[in-house]
Amino acid sequence: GPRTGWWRDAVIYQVYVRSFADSDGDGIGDLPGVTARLPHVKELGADAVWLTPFYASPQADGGYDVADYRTVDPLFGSLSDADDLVREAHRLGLRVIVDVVPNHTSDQHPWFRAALAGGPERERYHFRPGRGAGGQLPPNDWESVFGGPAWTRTADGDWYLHLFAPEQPDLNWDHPAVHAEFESVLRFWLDLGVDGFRIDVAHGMVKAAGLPDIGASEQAKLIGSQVLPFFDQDGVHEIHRAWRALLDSYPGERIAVAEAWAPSSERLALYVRPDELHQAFNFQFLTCGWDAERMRATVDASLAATGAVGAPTTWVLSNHDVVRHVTRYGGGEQGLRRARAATLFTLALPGSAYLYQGEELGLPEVTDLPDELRQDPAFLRAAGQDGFRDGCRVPIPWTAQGPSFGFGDSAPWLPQPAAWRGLAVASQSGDPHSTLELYRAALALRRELPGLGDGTMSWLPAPEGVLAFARPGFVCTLNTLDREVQLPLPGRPLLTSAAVEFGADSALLPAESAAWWAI
Ligand code: TEU
Repeated sequence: GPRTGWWRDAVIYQVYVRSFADSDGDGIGDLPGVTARLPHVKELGADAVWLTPFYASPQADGGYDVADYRTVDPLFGSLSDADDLVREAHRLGLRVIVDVVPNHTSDQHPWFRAALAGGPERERYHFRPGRGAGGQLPPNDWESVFGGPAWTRTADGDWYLHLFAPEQPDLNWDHPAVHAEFESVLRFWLDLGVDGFRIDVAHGMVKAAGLPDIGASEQAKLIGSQVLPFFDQDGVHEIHRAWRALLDSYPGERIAVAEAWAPSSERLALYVRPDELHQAFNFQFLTCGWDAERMRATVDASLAATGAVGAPTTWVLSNHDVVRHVTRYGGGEQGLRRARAATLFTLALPGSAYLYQGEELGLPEVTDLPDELRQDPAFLRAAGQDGFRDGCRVPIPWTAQGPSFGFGDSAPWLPQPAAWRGLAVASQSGDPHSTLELYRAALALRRELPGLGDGTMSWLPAPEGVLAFARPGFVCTLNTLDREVQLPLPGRPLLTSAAVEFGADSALLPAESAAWWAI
């Protein structure tokens, strides 16, 4: 039934394919590389992998510019490699979620090429005449997420809309051919055996009728406010409902997770109503900082909003678009301390959790990449809103040796810091104090303890700066302060992010640490 789905408390591990494992020595990760490293994900204790786009693409935006939704880019392998990956994952008991990018295609997609040549495919995108004398000005005042106008002029004088890079023209979801094509693409991958989809820019597919100017309101112009005529329009929900019906027509509970940036928890919850998508990323921990009261409010708002529609929430600390959370939390030893604590805290909450490759190693953001190696179109346009995104996409270190710490047999597409030798999977494996072993232990306990996963939680009284909550048979404590705090003993210690001292009836929580207790 709908309340017993595997996805309600799933731990889903995000693989950024380009940076996970390189099987053919070209310095770029690929699907056979992922397949060979699936045992790491299994041993970690995740339930599923989500693979970022590996489809045919000119790679203007790390593959989020798709030229053919039904083929694998030769950079990443072949369709038969995708098939092997899905089979091997299933053999290991892991589910596989793939990305679908329906807001825009690549400018090299056959539709857009035909559109530029003046064909009827033009109607499948948003082409408009310009404003001002000779149509010299863009049709409206919308700005691209990557900076600059959201419009580019073509040789024949018309302009086309792109909310992201000019190489990513936005599709017109008022056109029936667009609906039919994407339903066919979903079926293609479902037939190949995938267990679900991560829907890129799920909140952006439908634009306000007439593509109105944002207007004079400076506040509305801030991309971060998300109160914009091209995001979170009510019309997107009809598409998601149709996709849900399609998913439900397949056996085995195939799921969809929305990448949606909504202006409030309540608006986000609309995406996960019972006849819509299964999950939506809850991005609130990306911005809530390290503050007990804000963290508590974030948890409350997240659980209340999705709970009201019967959906589980999701917990996200990092992904391929944001600064890694070790660095967001201050970097260095302090950042790592907080990151480990935040992980135990979120993994103990009700709902599903998304992990981003490398966070289980405590990898920090790489901030000193040479400009000429950067690939992020936001960097290339020099106008990123939240910083640039190559520093969280540096290839994973697997071993202490080799030209790329085991990522592949040659130099990786982005250089790894020398200190990553000590953060490699092989370096941390078996070290009980390592971040990798903390994640493994946490995920193993999450499976074993009946009180974790989906369900309810309740806050317990705690001193200022400390959060404590109970779940059946279980308590989690988080000390956000930079000094130790003494508490009445919450229970029998199960797992801690930093060594806790405890006696017969009290415990000393170290600075910036979390602990799990059995009661
Ligand atoms: O991201 C959509 C999005 O709006 C966020 O990317 C964010 O605002 C931006 O990354 C900040 O720089 C998705 C993908 O996750 C991202 O990698 C793609 O670049 C984008 O869609 C376009 O497909």
